[in-house]
Amino acid sequence: MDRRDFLRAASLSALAAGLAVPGAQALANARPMPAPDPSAAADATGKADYTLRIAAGVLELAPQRFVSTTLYNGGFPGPLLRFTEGRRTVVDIFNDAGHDEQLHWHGQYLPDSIDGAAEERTPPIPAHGHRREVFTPNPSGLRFYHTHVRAGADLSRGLYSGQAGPVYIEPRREPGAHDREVFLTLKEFEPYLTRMDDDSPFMAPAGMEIPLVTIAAQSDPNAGRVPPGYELAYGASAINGRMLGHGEPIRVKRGERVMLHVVNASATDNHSLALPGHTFKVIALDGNPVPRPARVPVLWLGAAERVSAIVEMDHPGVWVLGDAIDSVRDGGMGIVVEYAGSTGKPRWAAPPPFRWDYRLFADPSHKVQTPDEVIDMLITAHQSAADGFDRYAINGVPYDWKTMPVTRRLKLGGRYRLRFRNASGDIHPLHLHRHTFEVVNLHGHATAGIMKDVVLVPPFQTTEVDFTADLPGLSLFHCHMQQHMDFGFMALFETS
Ligand SMILES: [Cu+2]
Repeated sequence: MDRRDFLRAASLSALAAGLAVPGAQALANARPMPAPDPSAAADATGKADYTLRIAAGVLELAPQRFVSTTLYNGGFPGPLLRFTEGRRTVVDIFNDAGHDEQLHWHGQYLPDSIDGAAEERTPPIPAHGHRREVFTPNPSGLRFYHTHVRAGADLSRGLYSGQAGPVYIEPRREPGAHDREVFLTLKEFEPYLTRMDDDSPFMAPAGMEIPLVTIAAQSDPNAGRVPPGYELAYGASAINGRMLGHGEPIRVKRGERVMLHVVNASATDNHSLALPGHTFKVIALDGNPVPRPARVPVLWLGAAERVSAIVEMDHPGVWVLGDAIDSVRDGGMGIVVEYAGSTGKPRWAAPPPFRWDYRLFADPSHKVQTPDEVIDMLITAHQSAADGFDRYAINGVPYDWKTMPVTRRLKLGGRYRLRFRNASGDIHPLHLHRHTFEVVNLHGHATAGIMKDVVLVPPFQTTEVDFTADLPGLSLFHCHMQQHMDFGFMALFETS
């Protein structure tokens, strides 16, 4: 049974099992107006608020377990950058690597000249060079920064490297009372290629659209005739750059409310997190407060997704906070939580059966605005067609990374609905730059009020998100899995 057969079977059984549908609907968070583009000239001299240095370095994932990769400021993750919403910031970026780099400010509303993507015509941080960026951080909440260069078959480049770090933009009012906060950045190291798919079946599709399966079968002449495309696998997984059991534990006291800010900085993988005996009260998704905070036993994050959740420390002991998938946790994806006064080996227990669903946090009372236009995006895969990697296309067209064309023009202020119809056997974390979108439909179920910049679209499902094109210039849209974006899964919007 190959991956696609497996996923088909999984969707069918999920369909047969039926789906618990929590109340669908919600309230749209009022979106702040984009801040004006500050004059960089005024800040050309003087001291920067932060300095980032891109260079090859060595990371110690565990005792005697070293990896050589490109890092920010010599470590992983890159330094936590704390900004204040609306207060102008100066960041110096030095590039000691031998190639041009792009640093993307994921989840922020910045000019395309700063956002950090070659397709948006952001000037690169030149090899052995320097770039000073002056901008007004927004919106508030958990964001992150990461490299945005194409890797292709070079597994030392792009998100296969260690170039990622958290950003926290202080809001005017902190959502959710808590005693302290802990930032966790999830990432794999030692990437290699395989033709085996290790896509986790954790988030089983909630149903299956038969027309999309038919489209998939008809649109891929290679299906069943050639070996599966290359997939990424990793020698090690880590939280904050340390494999499970080899970093400093999170030390807590009974009764503390700890805000976890989790960033999935994986190049390709979705992850879950569970902490035996505890629940997570989800406060924000992708840094944006959810309309209805809710407690869950497991967090699920697609590549580039973020979750902010409060854990009440009410179950003393020494515990493993780790990926719910045993093989991934055993590969290092976890961190120890240690209560004051508790000793012994860290303990793990499997979480109760649970299905992650964005609608758990939606608002049943919110009315979705009617969009001015619906943009259909049919996603297809062409097995092994790009030098052995699967090639992806949106509406039949793989994005041309050499010429970087604008694929769609948008009207400034227009309200658009993106309708993703995934006729491929993979789950895709889809990301729109420089905007926040509202999730309005998940596999045929209307919903509202969930504001995100990445949405996970399961195989053979349709997902719809709405956004207002309120930033002029170029905005990149792509799958956040590095090998998918590198081999065709991109679109470029131009708003004017
Ligand atoms: Cu993808």
